Amino acid sequence: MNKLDIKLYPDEILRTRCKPTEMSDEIATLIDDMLYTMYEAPGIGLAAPQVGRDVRVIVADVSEDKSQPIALVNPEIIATDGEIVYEEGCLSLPGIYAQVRRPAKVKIRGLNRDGQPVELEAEDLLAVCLQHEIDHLNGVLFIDHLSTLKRNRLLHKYRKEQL
Ligand code: GNR
Ligand code: NI
Repeated sequence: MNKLDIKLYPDEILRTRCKPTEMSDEIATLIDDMLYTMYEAPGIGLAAPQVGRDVRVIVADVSEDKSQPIALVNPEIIATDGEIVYEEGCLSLPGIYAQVRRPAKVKIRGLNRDGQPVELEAEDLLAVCLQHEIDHLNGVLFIDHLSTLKRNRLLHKYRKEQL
């Protein structure tokens, strides 16, 4: 297992639209390294662009005891329902947090680590986390869901703290 470096905002890879990928040994290794990196961070999710790779790969584990790793390749949200407001943070924007409103339930289709097609229904924290990770694959950060005023306030605080 390799611990990968996490890219920080404003690294341009965080604004890149990532490419669909086929499953391969290389992608399986990337998944393993991303899970290890996520647990070490620690975080509840991680997307490939956060470790410098522009491919559509995400991992997550929202369980208490870190026993339920999820990995998805080319994930797509195929249905949503409800609404939830949750305080989000991001390993690529350390130190800033904000309330974000999103659908509370999502149905997601993708490939698992074995390259098999899977469908997954998620709600609450897992739904929030998977949407946050899929946003990363499209170059979208949680601050993009805020008003311009709130986003600018947070970015000002972030720039001050990063120096
Ligand atoms: O570790 C993380 N915690 C978190 C909390 C609320 C909503 C989303 C997240 S994901 C984040 C890790 C991360 O930056 N993933 O991209
Ligand atoms: Ni993030």
